[in-house]
Amino acid sequence: MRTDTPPTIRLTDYAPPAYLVDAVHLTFRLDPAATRVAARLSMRPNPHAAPGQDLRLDGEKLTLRAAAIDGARIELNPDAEGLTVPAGALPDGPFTWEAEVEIAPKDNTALEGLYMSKGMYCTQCEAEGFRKITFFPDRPDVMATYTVRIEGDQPVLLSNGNPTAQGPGWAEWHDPHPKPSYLFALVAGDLVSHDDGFVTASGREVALKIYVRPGDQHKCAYAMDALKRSMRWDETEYGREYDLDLFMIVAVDDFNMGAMENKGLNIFNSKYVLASPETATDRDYELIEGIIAHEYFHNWTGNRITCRDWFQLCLKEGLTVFRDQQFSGDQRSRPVKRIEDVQMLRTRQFREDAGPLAHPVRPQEYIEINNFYTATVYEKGAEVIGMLHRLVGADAYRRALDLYFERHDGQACTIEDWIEVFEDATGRDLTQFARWYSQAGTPRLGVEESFEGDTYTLTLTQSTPPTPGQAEKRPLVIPVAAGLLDRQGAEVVPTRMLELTEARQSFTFEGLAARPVPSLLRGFSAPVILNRTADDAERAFLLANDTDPFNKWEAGHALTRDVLARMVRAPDTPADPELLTALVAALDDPALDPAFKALVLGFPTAEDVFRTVRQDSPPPDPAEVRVALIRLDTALARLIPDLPERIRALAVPGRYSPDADSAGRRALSGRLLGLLTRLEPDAATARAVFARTDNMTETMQALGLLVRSDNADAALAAFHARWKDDPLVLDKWFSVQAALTPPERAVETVQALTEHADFDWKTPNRLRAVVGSFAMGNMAGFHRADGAGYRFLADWLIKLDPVNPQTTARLAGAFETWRQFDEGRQALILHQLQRIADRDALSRDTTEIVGRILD
Ligand code: 0A1
Ligand code: ZN
Repeated sequence: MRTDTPPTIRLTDYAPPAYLVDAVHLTFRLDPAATRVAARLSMRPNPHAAPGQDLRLDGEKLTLRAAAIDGARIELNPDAEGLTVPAGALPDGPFTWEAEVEIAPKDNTALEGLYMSKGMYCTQCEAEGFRKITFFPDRPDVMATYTVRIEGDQPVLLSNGNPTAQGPGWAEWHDPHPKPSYLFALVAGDLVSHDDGFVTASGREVALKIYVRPGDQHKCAYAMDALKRSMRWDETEYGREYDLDLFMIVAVDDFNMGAMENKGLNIFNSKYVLASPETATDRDYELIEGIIAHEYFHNWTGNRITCRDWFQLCLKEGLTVFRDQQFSGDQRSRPVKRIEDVQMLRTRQFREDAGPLAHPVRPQEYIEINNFYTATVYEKGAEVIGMLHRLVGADAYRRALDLYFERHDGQACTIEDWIEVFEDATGRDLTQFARWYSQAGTPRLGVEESFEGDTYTLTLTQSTPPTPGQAEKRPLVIPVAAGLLDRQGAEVVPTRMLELTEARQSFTFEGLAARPVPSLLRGFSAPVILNRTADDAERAFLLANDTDPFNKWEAGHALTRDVLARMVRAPDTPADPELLTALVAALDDPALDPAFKALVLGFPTAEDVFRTVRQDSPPPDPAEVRVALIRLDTALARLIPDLPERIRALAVPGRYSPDADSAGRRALSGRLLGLLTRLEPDAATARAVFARTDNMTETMQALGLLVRSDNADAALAAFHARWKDDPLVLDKWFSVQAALTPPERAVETVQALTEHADFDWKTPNRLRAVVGSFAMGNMAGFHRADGAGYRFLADWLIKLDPVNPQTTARLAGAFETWRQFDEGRQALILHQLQRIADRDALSRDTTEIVGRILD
């Protein structure tokens, strides 16, 4: 059992840095086992900090070869986390710090700092990876210009900013924009580039380059197109131009996260860059577009204006997610994008907010900052900005952002700075609104109604359940977009923004001829749970009549979820005929587009149904939830006439294109194919689609259905034979089996997959394809009653932790819902969590996550 508890870092302990760095000069002599890094830092005491302090530099896993101050050698003994230069050894004013260190990129399996991926050197410095490259005050409020020289025999040698000189075996770069160390990047390898250009609104020419491994050049066109659209969009919507002569993206196969916004040199998980019709699904294209935009938008919201400290992470992430969501909504169907974003928020963030890992959008404390790149910081952080946008309106929002860029360009800021900008731009007092940043948990919204004379009164209540460390909750400012319909389905009161600020508050609507039907929280105007006990008939009515597309979908979704919950509670309950009729009517509605229909017909996740049942009944067996989903699916399939013809009619003619309309048609035809497969014991149609299609979207739809229905042996073998040399496609082969193999055999299947010759567990994408897809995507398989699924996950977490703590801690989050389950399962999970916690030398990352889950 480990005894040393890692220290807790608190926001209230923030102190400005004792010393600032104005300029950084780095020279890298690359070698897999012994890279030399020489650093020369121009430093000075911080005028805003207490004078005469020791100089503390962060540094981990560095072998110090030599150090000097103002050219004079100094002997220092680093500890495990860095080194201290006593104040007495420093001059009063500015000075130069020099150090030469040695590091071993080939042994860096944690993928933080300088590491190697398939023979190429690359870096990941957010949040605290720079300290694994050289000794440095590795905190975001220390901003400096960087000049970098790289010596190595790789054909391509890259760093941030603009290239200044190069020769055989070396290259020099200079980044004129002061930046925090977490935005530093270096790449060296045998790479080729896909090139293009962009002329900014003010006429500046920017060279664009996407670097990939030889052979992948033909998979860059979509990412490049998305980049150019993002650059233009940021100019037209936010008035933000790019600020260097060159913008580079590099695709790497080994990466802990999605991508990284290093200044001028974004580094991407190759999964979010490379795409061709044969290898990428519609969903992949959509993600590439969104993530390219996200990283590009960070250039202003994150890089030019950065975070003072890591507690302010949502300042850049919440805002940048909000911006990428706006962008994708503009490029595609806005309602469809909104529904997808809310689905994701509910599955990931509501789940987090309801369990032991709940934390505010701006956390107050952490042990390992890498554990706070969460759905709460990102997705709820974006929702908070969406609410601000709704409350102040689009024009005031734009004014506030202009002020933000004008006032804070080049600074490291806080949430207080952000709020103040909105207060100054709009004259509003946002003190209460700011609670969204400090209060964790998902608020519950209650609804009471009355109708007298011609007046309809809506009384809204709000409450937030306690979360770890926060027993008491205070009322928030909640924008509730509401509209009213009459009984014939006509909209009698168009959308109005109700501002709920009290625990209980009434709103009146006058001049109504009859009691209306309310449509509340339109567009999902706030990240809350609406507890409205609507009956099935009202939900079916809103599904048929609501003018707000989000709420139209929401009505159908809630109805389906409630019917499923009833079917789980009482297994003899037949599939509700009213629901089925309403779904078929939506399918036949000529006013709705296929992408939207696919969402209406897409059932809630097993976890969603499980949670609904759990609200007022004992925890169900996940296997029974799955049975109910299959029963409802089958009943719906029986009721839709002509499934094969409908599928045929949705076929998109001509060459594959990832555009939103074509993708929507494929999404709906995939859903209908899923229904049809329920009626075909041998999955004949899915088999035929698999054999005939030339795009990866339909291939994966069909393969998933074959796996789900136990008909996949031949298809899996054919798929493997065709794609075994393409790592991203092979990930899909692993993932579809882990997620969709029926629960009885799922553990055995994932076990076998981890013994497969192609299972390279040190590559996070491959590991996540099996272990992550199983634990997060195969609910009934993972929660098998004998605990074999839990043991499988724990075994992998134990094995991975010494190799890659960050990815281990992330996967451990699969256990965060453990208290929702029956006592037997809780005991089994508890046993596995304790087994992990008891390991010697468990990483700080995993210690923190497992500790909080157990608390
Ligand atoms: N800032 C990146 C995400 C990112 C965060 C942490 C990382 O390593 C710990 C890597 C990437 C983004 O928001 O895209
Ligand atoms: Zn980001």
